[in-house]
Amino acid sequence: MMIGDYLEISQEVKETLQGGGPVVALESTIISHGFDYPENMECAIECEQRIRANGAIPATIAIINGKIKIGLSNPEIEYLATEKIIKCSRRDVAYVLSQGLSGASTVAATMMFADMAGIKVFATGGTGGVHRGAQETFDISADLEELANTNVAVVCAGCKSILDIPLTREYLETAGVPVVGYDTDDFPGFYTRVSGTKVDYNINSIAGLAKMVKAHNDLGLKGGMIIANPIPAQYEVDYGYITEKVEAALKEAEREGIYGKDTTPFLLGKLKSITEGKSVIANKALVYNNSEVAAKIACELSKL
Ligand code: PSU
Ligand code: MN
Repeated sequence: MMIGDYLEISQEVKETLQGGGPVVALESTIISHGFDYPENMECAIECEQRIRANGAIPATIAIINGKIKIGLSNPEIEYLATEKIIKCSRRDVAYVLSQGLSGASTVAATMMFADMAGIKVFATGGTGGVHRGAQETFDISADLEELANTNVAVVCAGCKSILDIPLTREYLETAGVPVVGYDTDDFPGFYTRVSGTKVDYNINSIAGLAKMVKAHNDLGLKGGMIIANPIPAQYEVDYGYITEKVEAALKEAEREGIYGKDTTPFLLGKLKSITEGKSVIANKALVYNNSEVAAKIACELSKL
């Protein structure tokens, strides 16, 4: 079998790609593990709508019954939003596909699949990164290795503040992954616009960002890039407040012995309850904002 035998690209996405039109990839772990039902469904549909409203075609990506699907129908999104689905990063892909199972793709797996389909721009909430205490636990998200190897531009609001942001930045630097701020000097802290850590470059226009993505692609550089887009100011959570809540969630994870792929979903769920849902409101707002910016970049890129 060839790669094409595993891939199923929706008609709309296929035609748009063939015509050189703008397509934005969306991940599905955020649906299965990032939010609860029905918020996960609502968020996935709203991301697609924001992408369309900005002139591009959304391609939500997942493995469904042993096929990599690029561009999902609403019933398929509903299925991911309501059933128990395997969180699928690079190391899970061959297992899930070969056994005819379904998997929700993380940033890493979504980048792999977008690249197979020829999609250059991807919107998400935040990427994985180096976890706090990684010096002991070795917990470093496979998202970072994927960014080092697979050429897709990932529009995100930084990496989640549950991570060690300075160490994540160091890792990205070693991996040769450019981190560009969209109109910001500071690497955003997901729920907050600033994290105290810097981006490599600040580009304040969509046209400028698209030109950088194009240069990266034209050179055939290995690896992707991060376009860091801060949460809109009106949805930002107070830095001191969220820092305190994150620390409480981390303590809880330690107490309960959570590790490995369960860590990120556990922390997001804990944060939801201890912030009385404030983290979820911010999370949705930043994902929508990233979807819009990614769509604009994809449109600009399709004209270059
Ligand atoms: N950001 C969110 N919600 C999420 C994730 C990121 O706002 O659910 C998911 C992404 O799919 C990301 C994954 O790739 O968490 C990282 O998990 P890990 O740290 O286990 O690699
Ligand atoms: Mn991990």
